[in-house]
Amino acid sequence: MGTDCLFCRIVAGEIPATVVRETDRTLAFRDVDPKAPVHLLVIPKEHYADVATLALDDPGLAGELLATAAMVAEEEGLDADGFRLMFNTGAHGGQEVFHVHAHLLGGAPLGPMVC
Ligand code: D5M
Repeated sequence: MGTDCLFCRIVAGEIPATVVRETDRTLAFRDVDPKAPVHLLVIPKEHYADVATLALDDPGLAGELLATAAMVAEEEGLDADGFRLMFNTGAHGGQEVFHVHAHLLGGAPLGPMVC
């Protein structure tokens, strides 16, 4: 995808991000507009538009993404009290950046999902 994609540019190091974990195929960094005391984004380095495309095209990488999210949740101390892991998908899902990303939210009670 490259230059048109914000998160591809973060992967390429062209845009700064506060990276908390990097693996061969995934990256986790702090959301620039946090909605919870801990708000991280976990992405595959390879460009997939959304979680449905990723899961169908490369389920192994989707699993790696979840594993990175679980490791980061533990490192951030979220595993004891729990956290929310979610993928906004498409226009109706509220997705604004079309490079698949898991939102990892926690650090306080988040309450019920509100739509
Ligand atoms: O969420 C897109 C998320 O991406 C939103 O929570 C803000 C975040 N964002 C946007 N630009 C940046 C940069 N440069 N660094 C970190 N986080 C960023 P969506 O699910 O697509 O609505």
